[in-house]
Amino acid sequence: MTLEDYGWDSHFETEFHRIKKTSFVPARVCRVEKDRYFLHNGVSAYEGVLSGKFRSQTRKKSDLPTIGDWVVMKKPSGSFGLIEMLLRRKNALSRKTAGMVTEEQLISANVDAAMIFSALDQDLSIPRIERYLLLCAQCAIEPFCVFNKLDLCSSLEEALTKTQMLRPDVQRFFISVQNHTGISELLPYFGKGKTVVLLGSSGVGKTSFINAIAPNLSGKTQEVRVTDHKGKHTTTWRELVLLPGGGLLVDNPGMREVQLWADKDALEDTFEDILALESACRFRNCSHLSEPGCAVLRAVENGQLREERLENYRKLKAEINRLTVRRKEVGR
Ligand SMILES: Nc1nc2c(ncn2[C@@H]2O[C@H](COP(=O)(O)OP(=O)(O)OP(=O)(O)O)[C@@H](O)[C@H]2O)c(=O)[nH]1
Ligand SMILES: [Mg+2]
Ligand SMILES: [Zn+2]
Repeated sequence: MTLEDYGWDSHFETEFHRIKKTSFVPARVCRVEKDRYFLHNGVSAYEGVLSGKFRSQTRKKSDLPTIGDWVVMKKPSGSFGLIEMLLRRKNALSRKTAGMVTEEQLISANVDAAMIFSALDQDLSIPRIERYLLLCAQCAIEPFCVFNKLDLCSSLEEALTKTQMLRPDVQRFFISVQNHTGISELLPYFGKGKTVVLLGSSGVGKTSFINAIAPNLSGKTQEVRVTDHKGKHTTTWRELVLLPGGGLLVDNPGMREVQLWADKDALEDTFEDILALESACRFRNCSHLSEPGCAVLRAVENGQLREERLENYRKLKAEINRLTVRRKEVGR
């Protein structure tokens, strides 16, 4: 196994060479437990803590290493390492911390693709998926939508109907982990050194999927699951795992709230169709509520745009506007 198996590439090579210290070695963060970092460099596993200098230079939580980060430590003696710095991230997938605090919460760093999991049961929510799409757009990560539990639909047609509200250009896969259908089509996305993050609510089948594609890991993923009050297993922490066939995967605990940490550009990327319509509205800052000459409302009327999508767009736009104001206030 090599650094490349863990996702090392020319970006990190360049960043590492800038440091010009031969006594330093890089490793990737696979798991974080409070202030303990579990690291791997392709050859050995290490446990690291932050050096005093690193800690004193940290201004905000998002400056701390997270899952998927590459850190640099002094050549460790044994399995313990002192983390001296963080290599500049290629990207970071984040959301806003739950609650009232205006703070970025990192989900994973240095990600190549995100698989947004949903279950094809009555809980399926397209607006929630659109939130995840926005988070992906914010850090320019390619999103895939995976609809699991196809076995709960009477036909593929029913599944397609349930998801037709989703923007047509988003790649979608219909699978059943239980029946092992559709899974092989996802495997090509787990290439050597590529990091894929699994997102989605609790109970949609993310961990079951990992256990299906990498049964040898199941002991490991079981270990991180506990039984919740409903007698179900649920993932309680994030971990980056190396798949036996190559590729890296980050399982996530299901998110109850997907609060946005995004800006106007990510919104415009996610709702390109509405943006294109907007340019034809009579008024420049049309709110698409009741203005005359509104091209967006006209599109809803003639069935070109779904009303639910417009509603969600309005809601997310307002949320981003509020976030932008708050971020200016608190300087983040
Ligand atoms: N019917 C059906 N059930 C499934 C399928 N895939 C997973 N399940 C079940 O759904 C439940 C939740 O699956 P998990 O894999 O734990 O879900 P998760 O997304 O990891 O949930 P969290 O860890 O809480 O975020 C389990 O009881 C699984 O057996 C499927 O394809 N069809
Ligand atoms: Mg899980
Ligand atoms: Zn309008």
